[in-house]
Amino acid sequence: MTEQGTFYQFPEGFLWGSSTSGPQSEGIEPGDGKGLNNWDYWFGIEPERFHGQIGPDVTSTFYKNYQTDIELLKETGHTIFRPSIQWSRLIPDGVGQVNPRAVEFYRDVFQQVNALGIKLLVNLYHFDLPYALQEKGGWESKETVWAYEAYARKCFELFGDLVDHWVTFNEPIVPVECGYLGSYHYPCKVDAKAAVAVAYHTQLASSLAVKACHELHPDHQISIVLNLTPAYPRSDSPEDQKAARIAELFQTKSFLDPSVLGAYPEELVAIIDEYGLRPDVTEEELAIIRENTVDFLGVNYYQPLRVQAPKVIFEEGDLLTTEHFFTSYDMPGKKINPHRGWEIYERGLYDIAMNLKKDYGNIVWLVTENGMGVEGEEAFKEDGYIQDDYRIEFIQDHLIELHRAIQEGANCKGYMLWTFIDCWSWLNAYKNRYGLVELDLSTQKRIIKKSGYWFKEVSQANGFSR
Ligand code: BGP
Repeated sequence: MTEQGTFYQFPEGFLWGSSTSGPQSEGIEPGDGKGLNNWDYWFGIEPERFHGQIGPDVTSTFYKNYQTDIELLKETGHTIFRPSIQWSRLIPDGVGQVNPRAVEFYRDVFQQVNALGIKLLVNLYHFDLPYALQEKGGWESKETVWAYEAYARKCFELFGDLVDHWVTFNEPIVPVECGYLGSYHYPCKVDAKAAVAVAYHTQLASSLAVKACHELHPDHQISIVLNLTPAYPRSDSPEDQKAARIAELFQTKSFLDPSVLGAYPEELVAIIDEYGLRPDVTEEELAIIRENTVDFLGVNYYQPLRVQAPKVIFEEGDLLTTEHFFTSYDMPGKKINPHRGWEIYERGLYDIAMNLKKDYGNIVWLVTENGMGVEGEEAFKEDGYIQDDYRIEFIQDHLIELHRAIQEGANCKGYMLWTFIDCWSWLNAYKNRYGLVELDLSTQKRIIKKSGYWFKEVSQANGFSR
């Protein structure tokens, strides 16, 4: 204890930083050679689906302003940074020709980050499929798996001298849920069989990228980033418990088990078979998954998954959805971020850590996203900058749980926020701001928030007092 309370000291070498993604930060510039991706296309045909009818063309102008933005990484205490490469920028048609301007851009970004002594973790896929591949069936087709493998290899060849830590996919379950079981990502289908095929193909692609990375650069480390939300049942009743178990199988273990353990859980496979959802799976592909597990894991954590036994009554012929197996549970009295509508439950991070320790060989992992999206932050502006004490408190509360887990043996090596500069957020456009740095949309000016200065102090002290 100090006069200010407890000092939460993190282990030596613990990394502090943030994540962003190409489609949410780069923007499109005339003549940049970028091809259309699924988001550019969808915004073109249905702009009304996007908050304020604002699409992904401007975002936070990182493509234009990366040189000054990278300086801000240093000023906000980053020792690690996770950007993503946009497949549609590097290979505009998804396969074939490489865009030389993209190579130049990404090489320059990586060189500048390296020059500042900031560790790079580069993600290959953040919900952004080149539209040319989407048109041919997207992830429902195995063609996309082979195209992704070639794209990943190209990235390892082109940038492997500058980057040695990689991510195959960010939150691969999200496009499955939102694009094939719901209507929040293109192609907005409700088709359980397609959803299972998309999930399987994505996993196969990820395992092939792990294989390619290890073949080309045996000394590089590669991971997958998963949103590992624990499923908490509404009650101890066997029905609610079963619902939670199935929710976790679908939403967590569907990628966690094959990526880390090399195999799908038997109960998940049994459910898929029972409902006739098995895609075309070969023994050779299963061997690729078995033999190419990740070196470490990225974990994104925002909110827990609370579930109860299914509440919806289905009629013969109704489409099969997750509602057949579980219903989400709106727990009374929960703490909530009202802007995003997400529950805040810091303890979830501790539970994730203990689960990885117990059931996943205590694999090395990092928190790759955690953060608080807030609307109307200008209201908190005083003396020319945003005084976001609520964000500092949110981060501290999560770090305290993470610290407790590390004390108990969790193998977590870093904490990364979403995100460093306010950026464009899929369907919510600029509604909720997450950054350590404010982005003024009318002038494109960047102003460090109070949390940005605080985060630098935390990084320098490798801990904080509270
Ligand atoms: C994660 C995504 C990020 C980011 C974040 C915040 O799931 O990996 O891309 O967007 O969520 O969510 P949102 O932008 O929807 O508020």
